[in-house]
Amino acid sequence: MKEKVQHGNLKNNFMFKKCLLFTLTFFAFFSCADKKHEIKQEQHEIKQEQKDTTKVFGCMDTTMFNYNPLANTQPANVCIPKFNSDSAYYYIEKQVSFGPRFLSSVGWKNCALWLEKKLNSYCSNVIVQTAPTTTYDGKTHTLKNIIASFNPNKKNRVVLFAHWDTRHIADYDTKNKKDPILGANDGGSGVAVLIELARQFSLQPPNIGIDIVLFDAEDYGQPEKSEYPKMENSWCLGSQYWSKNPHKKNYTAKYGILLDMVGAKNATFRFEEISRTYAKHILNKVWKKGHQLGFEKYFIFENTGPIVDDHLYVNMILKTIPTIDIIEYDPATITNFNKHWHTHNDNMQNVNRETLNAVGQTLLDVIYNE
Ligand code: 1BN
Ligand code: ZN
Repeated sequence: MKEKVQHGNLKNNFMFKKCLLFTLTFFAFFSCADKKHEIKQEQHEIKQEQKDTTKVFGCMDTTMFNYNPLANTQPANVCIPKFNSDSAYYYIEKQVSFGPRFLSSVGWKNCALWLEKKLNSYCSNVIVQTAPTTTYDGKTHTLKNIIASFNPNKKNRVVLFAHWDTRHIADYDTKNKKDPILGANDGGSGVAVLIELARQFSLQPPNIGIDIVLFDAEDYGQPEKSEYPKMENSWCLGSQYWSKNPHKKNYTAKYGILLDMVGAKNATFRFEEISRTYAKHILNKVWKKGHQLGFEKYFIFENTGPIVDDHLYVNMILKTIPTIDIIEYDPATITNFNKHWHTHNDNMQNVNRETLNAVGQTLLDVIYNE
């Protein structure tokens, strides 16, 4: 009897171990498959970082890359990092992988966590500014502006802006207008360029202070045809809040640059009217640098009318930081934006590395020459 029991126990023990082994293998396999893609992408980033670090120490290489003998405005011995458009492209893919990212959505929640974590990996001063907000449709939310400050104690500062939320509807599509969009370009591109800049700042700290401010709720504005009562200032809720409540007491910067829709193939950027009114000297500085670097097909010296965007509120409410908007302007479309603006085609297929590079490299050259 004793023996039998023992035997039974042995058998049970054996079965138990077999089950345990199977369960562990099962979970290990699936969590591995899940992680595999992420690891592959992270490995790509690490590879880029290693490459870039070599370049940072081989300073001459990077200076040579940006050196233009016709433009003798660059101070000697300025070492300018090389913008990596593969990394920027991957940062858009990552944002899009969360799905649409409008206020309070699942994609918005997960993307906020990723942005905070990502910026934290490149910068030791990251804060998330939260505030209650009500959208034109009467819904209440908590908005999140995500802010990274490099060299926080330096007085001489430049602030870089982009919005990280995406439109909750496809009001310019012909189909599925009520569904939210992915916002690879409108939302994703500006943020991606700024994360790549953050990565570069972590590898080679700039001499000046830099703040990267990712605004929320830029794109939850009231559509033209709306069943709700007209709400003024329904766009740019995150920047309206930040402009009234900057993340630091008495915060100021020499100037601001907003990026919006900077990822489409053959995008062109012009002298938008609000930027022109408040910060013409910054437009000139950035466009001139773009031309010196050979990006003249993107940076066009031509005026356009005003565009409602986050820079409007920074300029009008905060008032002390002259801010420009680098935003795609397409003279061939009715909206004057990219033909995929606020449609379901604002996806990865319409993101282009060359355009990201033109904007990112120009900003690096402007910043490292300050
Ligand atoms: C920019 C990108 N905007 C939204 N997505 C602001 C805007 C709103 C521009 C309405 C024009 C009209
Ligand atoms: Zn938009």
